[in-house]
Amino acid sequence: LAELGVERLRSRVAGELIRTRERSAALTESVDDDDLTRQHSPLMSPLVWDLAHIGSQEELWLVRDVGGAEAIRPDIDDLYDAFQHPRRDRPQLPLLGPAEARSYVGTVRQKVLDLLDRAPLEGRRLVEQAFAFGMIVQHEQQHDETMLATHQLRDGPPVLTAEPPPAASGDLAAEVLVPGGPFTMGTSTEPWALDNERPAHQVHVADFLIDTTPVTNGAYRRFVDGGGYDSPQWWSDAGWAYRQHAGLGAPRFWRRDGASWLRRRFGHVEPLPDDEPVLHVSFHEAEAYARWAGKRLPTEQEWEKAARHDPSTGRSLRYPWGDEDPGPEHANLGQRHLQPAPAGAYPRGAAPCGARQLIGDVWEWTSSDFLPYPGFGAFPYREYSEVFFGPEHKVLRGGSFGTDAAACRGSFRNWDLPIRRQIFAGFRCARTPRPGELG
Ligand code: AVJ
Ligand code: FE
Repeated sequence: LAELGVERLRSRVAGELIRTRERSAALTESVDDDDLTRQHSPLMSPLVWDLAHIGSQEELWLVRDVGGAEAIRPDIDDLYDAFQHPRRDRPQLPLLGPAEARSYVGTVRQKVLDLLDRAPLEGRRLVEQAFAFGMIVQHEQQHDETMLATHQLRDGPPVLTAEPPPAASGDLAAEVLVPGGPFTMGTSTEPWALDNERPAHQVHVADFLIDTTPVTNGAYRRFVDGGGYDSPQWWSDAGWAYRQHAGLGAPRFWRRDGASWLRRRFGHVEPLPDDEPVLHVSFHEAEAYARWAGKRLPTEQEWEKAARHDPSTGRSLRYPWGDEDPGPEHANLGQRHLQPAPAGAYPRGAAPCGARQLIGDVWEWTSSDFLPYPGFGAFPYREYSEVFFGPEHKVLRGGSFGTDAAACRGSFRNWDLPIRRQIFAGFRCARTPRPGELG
C-alpha cells in the first residue's frame, strides 16, 4: 500500500467511490418512486432503504470515525442499523423518501471526498484509514448486489439492460484432480481483505476432484425431471424438512412449460438455457443434487485450494488466473452482464488446476460453516462478521455476475442461511477419489 504513493492511493480510492456510486444510482434511477419504496419480497429491504443505509454507514465509518467530524443525521442512525430492524419490517419504518435519500447520500459523499483530499494518509494510520475507505467501497458494492437481487424479485417489465456474456470455449474434462498437500488459505497481505479472510494460514487438504465448471441448468434439470425433489434419500433431514415446508419443486424463478422449463430473469421470461450455471438454489438443494450425482459439495478449504494454489511455486494466488486484478477477459463480474456465462467460458480465468469460472458468474455454496480462521481478530467491528460465525451460516465463494471486483477475490468469503435462494448462488460438486482410482 505504502509503495503505491499517497496521491495514487487517493485517486484510486476516489475513483472506486465514484464508480461505485454510479452503479448505486443506476440501480435506483431505473425504477420509479413507488418501486423504490415498495417491498418486493419480505426477504429484501425496499431499495430506498439500501440507498440511505449506504449513506448512513459511510457517515458512521468515514465522516465520523475516520474524519472525526460532527454527525450529519444522528437522528437516522437507528433506522438504518441493520441489526435493529429485520428486512421484513423495514417498509413500515419512517424512512427517508427517494429524494431525501438521494440528497443525503450526496451530502455524505461530498464530505467524504473532502476528507479524502485532506486525510493525512500517512504513518501508522495509513493502512487503517485506507482500509476504512476500501471497506466503504466494498460495503456499497455489496448492497448494489443486494439491490440487484431485489430487481430480480421485482414484478413487471424489464428495466435493466446489459450485453450478453461471452460463449464457452474449448473441450473440457468434467472434473480435475487437486493433489493432496498443504496450501496457504486466507491472506495477511491483500489490502482490502476483510477481517474474516485473515490471517493467512497453512491447511492440509487431501486429494480431491472438483468439477471444472459450475453445475449447469441442463444437468440440474435432469435431477428435477427425474424426481429429485420427491426423493428424501438425496436430502439431509434439515433439507428435506425445508423442501416440504416451502413446497419446493425447482430452483427459484423456474416455470414449467409443458415438458420443458422457462426462467424469469430481470423481467424477461425465456427458455431455460441448458448450458448456463444453475442459479437461485439453496444450500439444501445444492447438497441434494450433489448426493444424487454421486458427489458432494466442496469444503471451503477445497474450493480455495482449487482457486488459489499454484503447485509450480507453492504460493496462493490472489485470483485463479494469477495476481492481476480481474478484467473482462478473466471473469463475469461487476454487473457487466445480467446473467452467468455458459459453463466453459473464460479460458483466461482458469485456475492452475484447470477449473474455470471459480470467480464470477455464480456464488458457489460450500459444505462449510462460516467460522473464524485461527488467529482471527474482529476488525473494525464485531458486527461485520464475528456475530455471524457459527453453524447456522454456510460459506459461499467466488462471487457472481452481480458482484463487483472490488468486493471479490480468491480469499473472499460470503455467507448466508442454507435456505436462501434469492441470492445469485449456484454450486459445483467435488468428490474424494475412490480407492485405487488414481493408480
Ligand atoms: C457479506 C453479503 C453477507 O449483505 O449481509 C452488508 C454484507 N454487511 N452490510 C450482507 C454486508 C453489512 C453481508 N454479506
Ligand atoms: Fe450494510
